[in-house]
Amino acid sequence: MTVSTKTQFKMFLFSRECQRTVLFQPVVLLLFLAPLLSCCRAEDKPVDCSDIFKQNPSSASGVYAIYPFSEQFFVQAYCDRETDGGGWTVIQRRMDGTVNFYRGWDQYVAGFGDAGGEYWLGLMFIHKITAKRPQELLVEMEDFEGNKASARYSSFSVGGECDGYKLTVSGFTDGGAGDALKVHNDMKFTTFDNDQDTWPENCAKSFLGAFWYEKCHNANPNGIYLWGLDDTHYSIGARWISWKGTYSLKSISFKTRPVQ
Ligand SMILES: [Ca+2]
Repeated sequence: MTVSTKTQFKMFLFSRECQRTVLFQPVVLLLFLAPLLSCCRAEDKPVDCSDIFKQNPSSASGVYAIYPFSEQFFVQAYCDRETDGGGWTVIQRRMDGTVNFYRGWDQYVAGFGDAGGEYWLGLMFIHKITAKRPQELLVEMEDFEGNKASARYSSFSVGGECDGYKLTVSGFTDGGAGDALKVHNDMKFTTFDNDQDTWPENCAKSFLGAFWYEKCHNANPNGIYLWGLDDTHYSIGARWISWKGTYSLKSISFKTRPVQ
């Protein structure tokens, strides 16, 4: 999605106060009605990466446009065709520290970064993808010594903006990383400028990330990109504590696909 389209999209649809009035603006109504009026084309647009590979089975892994909302708005996502049969939409990826993940609410809602590298897809898109079809979640990670591990969840969804983009995740299967998301289940999303965690202070501010913090975390994948074991400042790294404790990971990615 281009910057201008994103901005326009945010302006019309996503006031974070979930204002009633925004829904009744004529231009917004037209936006919602457009897919119905144009008739019969919505199915042509891929909602997520699983649709990309369904429509074009010979497609390789890479960056594709997906349309979680409607055929009018797309967002670029990295689509994984290889892992366990493929069809995964990558919703979060750290790999080299080139993108700053310490950002505010609006950017976590709309998404940021480069789908070909490090990026966050955007809560509004993640919500739509998980609302359309039951999803599973795969979290893959690697340390700087080349060791890899994963955690898998058979059920994954993210609520809407009025629900604080609450995480619902269950059905853990261990791929060596342990279940660091357990305490984050049922939590709303918190950024440094929107505290929705259950801690008296703001977890995002204290641990320099943004996540479905409780009070505060067993996973901080959007924390500061460090290079391995660096605990100079307490618990601010990109971590998955049930695998590597205080170690800050070389790479971590969250990917989702419809339950098969
Ligand atoms: Ca708090």
